[in-house]
Amino acid sequence: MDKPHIIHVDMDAFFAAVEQRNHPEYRGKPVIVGGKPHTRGVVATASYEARAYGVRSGMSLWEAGNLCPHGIFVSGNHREYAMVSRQIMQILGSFTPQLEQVSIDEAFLDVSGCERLFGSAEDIGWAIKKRIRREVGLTASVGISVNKFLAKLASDLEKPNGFVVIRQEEIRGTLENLPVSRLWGVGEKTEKVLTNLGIRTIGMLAQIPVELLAAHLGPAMAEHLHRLSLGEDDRPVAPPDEIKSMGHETTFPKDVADPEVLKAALLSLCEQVARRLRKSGLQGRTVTLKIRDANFKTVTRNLTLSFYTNSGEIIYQAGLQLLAKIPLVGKSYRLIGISVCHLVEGDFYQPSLFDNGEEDKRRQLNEVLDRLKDRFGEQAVTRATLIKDPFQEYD
Ligand code: TTP
Ligand code: MG
Repeated sequence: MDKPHIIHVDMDAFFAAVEQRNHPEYRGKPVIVGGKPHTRGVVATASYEARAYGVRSGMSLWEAGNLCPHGIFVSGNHREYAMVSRQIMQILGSFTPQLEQVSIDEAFLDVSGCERLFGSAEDIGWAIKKRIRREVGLTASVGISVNKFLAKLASDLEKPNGFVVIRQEEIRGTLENLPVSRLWGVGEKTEKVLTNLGIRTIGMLAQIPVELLAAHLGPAMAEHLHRLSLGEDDRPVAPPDEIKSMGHETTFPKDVADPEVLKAALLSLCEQVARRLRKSGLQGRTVTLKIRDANFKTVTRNLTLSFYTNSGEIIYQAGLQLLAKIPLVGKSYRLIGISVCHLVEGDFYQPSLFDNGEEDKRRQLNEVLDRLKDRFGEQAVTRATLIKDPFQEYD
């Protein structure tokens, strides 16, 4: 069973808390950062004392002035907030390099492998809170669980100054009665679609067949929500240099059992990735295939080439090798994706690959194809293998 190893840290009422730290006379009072009341503009954030009056981020200063006329309204000092943010991120980075900052006041840490140095994820979570309190003079909320979605949810459950761990066996119970709006990616529009279907809680959502959701939200969103409703999320904590990857994936409208269809979809994705690499002046070495079967089991396989490439053909050949390791017979798949990482800038010549002039021809062909697509759009030219549209038979 998966042990909680992902930590999400989110500062409480960040800008307002910095103001209260710097101005002791503001402490315990409603502080609203954004500007003077009853002026144009919006509230950046409000102290928890101001939230008691209903003041919220994004609300107009006009409305905030009405709700909380005795509040302390300040315009804020972004350079100061950025400095404090750097100080906090430095503390987090001292526990692990597996640190991904996601906004000015929040970050994920993957602490698997840190046990011998710092103890369990829970020990580390407490240590983080203590150090931020002592060294920065602010409170943070900490959430700990088995993946990013659950860790972020956890950090929000008992704000401010929260500390929540969601263990594997607690996932269902925790999600069951929460509103669907708690799910990452559910905005007002999606929430409305779900409400219209009578789905209000995450527990209810988890009971709905994904095909039914797909009919209303499209296959990719349906799948995303279905997985989240079960507490599943396979996004890795990605420090900045590992974020550098380029990929595409597709969710089929119906599960696909035919390997030829999978291969055709793969080729199309590889061509798209390669074209984006060329457009950005990048080449990559590591190719990752991701495939998800009808039971939502996701497998990723990767392969590192001995050279950098931006060729759809080569990425596709690598993708096929990876696909060959997956048992395709008698199974059906709902999603396939390909990505390339270990990216570098530049367009190196790859003479070692083809020494019979093929590489020159290939390069010229790619240049012509890119020019045509730039002028006439993505659909203008297609390789013969792609003409059999992998999605056609599902229309
Ligand atoms: P949040 O973490 O969303 O909010 P918060 O830290 O103020 O409060 P809490 O986490 O306890 O709920 O955002 C962090 C900072 O980003 C926030 O202090 C101010 C800024 N911000 C804006 O400027 N505009 C916004 O709409 C939001 C949501 C945040
Ligand atoms: Mg915050």
